[in-house]
Amino acid sequence: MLVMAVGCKSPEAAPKAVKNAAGERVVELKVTENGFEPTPVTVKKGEPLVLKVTRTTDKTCATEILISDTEINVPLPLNQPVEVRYTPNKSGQIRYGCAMGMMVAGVLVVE
Ligand SMILES: [Cu+2]
Repeated sequence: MLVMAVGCKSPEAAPKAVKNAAGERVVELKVTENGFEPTPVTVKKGEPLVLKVTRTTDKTCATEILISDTEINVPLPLNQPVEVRYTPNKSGQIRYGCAMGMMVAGVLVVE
């Protein structure tokens, strides 16, 4: 008997790189009392990213996200996911974090 697997999209088979309909890699980040989580996150050079950032606490000074070497500076309202679009164009570590010298920070590792 021939069994055909017809476009099975099992949620268990979650790929580690989640892409949206536009082919952008979606990276979900949270700002908690411990800072940005998870960090570090490994991404690919030239891969369009959507950082979906949700601040879940008021006990943080990271009420916005800045990405080093970019103009990106986006407010993070409490409990509201904010999408930040960014395509890393060189490999290495990219820091992002709060407006106060990235005292609260995370890292993207670009391969
Ligand atoms: Cu800060």
